[in-house]
Amino acid sequence: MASEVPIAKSCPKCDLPDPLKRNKSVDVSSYELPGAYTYEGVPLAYFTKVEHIEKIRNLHLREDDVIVASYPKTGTTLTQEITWLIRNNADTEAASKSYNYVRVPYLENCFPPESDGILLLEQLTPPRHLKTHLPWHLCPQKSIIDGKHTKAIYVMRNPKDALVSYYYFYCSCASFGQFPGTWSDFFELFLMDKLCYGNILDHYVGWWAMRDNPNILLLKYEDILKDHAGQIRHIGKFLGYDLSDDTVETIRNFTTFKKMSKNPMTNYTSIPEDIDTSIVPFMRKGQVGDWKNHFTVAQNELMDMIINKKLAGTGLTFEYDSTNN
Ligand code: PPS
Repeated sequence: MASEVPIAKSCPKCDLPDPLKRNKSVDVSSYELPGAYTYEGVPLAYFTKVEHIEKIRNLHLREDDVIVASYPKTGTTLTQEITWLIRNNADTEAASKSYNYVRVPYLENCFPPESDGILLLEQLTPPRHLKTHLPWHLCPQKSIIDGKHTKAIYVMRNPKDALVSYYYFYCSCASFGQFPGTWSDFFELFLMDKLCYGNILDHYVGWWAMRDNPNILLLKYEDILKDHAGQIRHIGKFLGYDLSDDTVETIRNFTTFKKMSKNPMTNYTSIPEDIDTSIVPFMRKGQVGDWKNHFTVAQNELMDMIINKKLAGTGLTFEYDSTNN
């Protein structure tokens, strides 16, 4: 773990080039996301229009629609790809010809207009999938818990690694203003509850409270990395599929970090105007435990206190270390 205020650097174990040699801080107190506003306590950015959120909340989804939900950087893309393949006969050929964000629209995204999540969803033929980073209270709850039974899969990741991943994404993503600061600046934004989609732990707790609903499956990124095939089977079972060993292996093999990071349909190299992967690759490391290369001792102590406080009494725990990387 870093012992002093860190200058963001790449992991010594990792062979990526050092993407960010930063030692200059930004003024975090006056820093705002482009077009930032707060909706029912949740900080959002310009790419989600206020009127869109109300539309989403009241959206009538189909019985056979599947929502992949998450706080950003917790394993969404991986879960999306696994889910789409399960429900499309493990058709890796089709998945190799279509961008993941076209097959699984980003619901609350409104820009550019042709990438409007609701519009893209309407253009899909069933079985339809959609992705959202919205907290539970802003989601189309009625479609999930009332008569229609749309299924939702919510994936979580240990919050320390998720924040580190989010920092690098903030730096590379134009929609997040290509954040110019250091890791410590970003951590300050977290402490000030200024990150887009709000506090990661509040987000988790909101969805965690729904875990006993039969239409909602909660997953952990670390479990997928530990037992990739087992978690594919687990998702399949939740969606009503009894997957053969061959199908599971096809999906596992297609969704490894190695494969997905090289696949232009999943690695987000296709939209450089929004995600500049030359600053930091979207598929950065795909590991458990990179937080140790970023958090200072003091940041880690503070983070542990926040985690303990926010998760007290919920029964929700995370793995912060892995031997499987
Ligand atoms: S987003 O923008 O919120 O949709 O991002 P999300 O997909 O949730 O998270 C990105 C992080 O997930 C890692 N990732 C993977 N890890 C292991 N295996 C596979 N196949 C995989 N695909 C994506 C990705 O590398 C990001 O994590 P970091 O720690 O930054 O590498």
